[in-house]
Amino acid sequence: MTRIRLSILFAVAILAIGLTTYFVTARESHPGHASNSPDLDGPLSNATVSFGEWMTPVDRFPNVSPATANHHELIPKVATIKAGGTVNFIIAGFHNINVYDDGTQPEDINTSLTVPPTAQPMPPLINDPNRRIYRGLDPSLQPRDRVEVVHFAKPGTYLVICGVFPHFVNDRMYGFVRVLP
Ligand SMILES: [Cu+2]
Repeated sequence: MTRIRLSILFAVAILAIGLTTYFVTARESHPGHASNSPDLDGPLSNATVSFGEWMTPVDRFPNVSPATANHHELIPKVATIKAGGTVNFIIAGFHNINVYDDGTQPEDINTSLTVPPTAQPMPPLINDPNRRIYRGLDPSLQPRDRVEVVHFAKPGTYLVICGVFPHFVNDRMYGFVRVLP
C-alpha cells in the first residue's frame, strides 16, 4: 500500500516538474509576445478596414460569393492608429493583404513578381518581398469572409495592397495605415 502511494507521489512529482519545464521553456522560446505597451487604449488603439465589400443588392444565400458582386477597395482608404496598435482587416471576397514598410508607394511595387494561388484556376498573386512586412493568407485556401489582425509597432505610413494581380493593377486596390507616435 505504502509502495503504491509512493509510486503515485513519484509520478505526480515527475509530471509537475515536466509541466513546469514545459511552461518555462514555452515562455522563453517566444520572446516579444507581450506588447509591453502600457497605454494601448482609446479610439486610436485600433482601426477596422473593410478589405473588399459585397455590393447591394446581392443574394449570397445559402453560400454564394459572386466575384462580380464584389467591390475592390479599402474603406477607409487611410486608417489611422497609434504606434503599438492594430488594424483589423475584415476581408470580403477573394483578396490577399500585403503590407509594405513606412514610405512605400504603390508605384514601388514590382508587379512582375507573382506567385500562383494554391487552388486553381485563380488570378496570380503579386509577390514583391522588397520592404514587405506582412503577407496574408493565400485566399484560394480560405473562405471569402474572414479577418486578419496586423500589429504596427512603429510610427509611419504603411502601404497596404491587395495582392490579387487584377485588383491592384486594374482596380488600384490599395490604401494606407498611418501610425502616429
Ligand atoms: Cu483584392
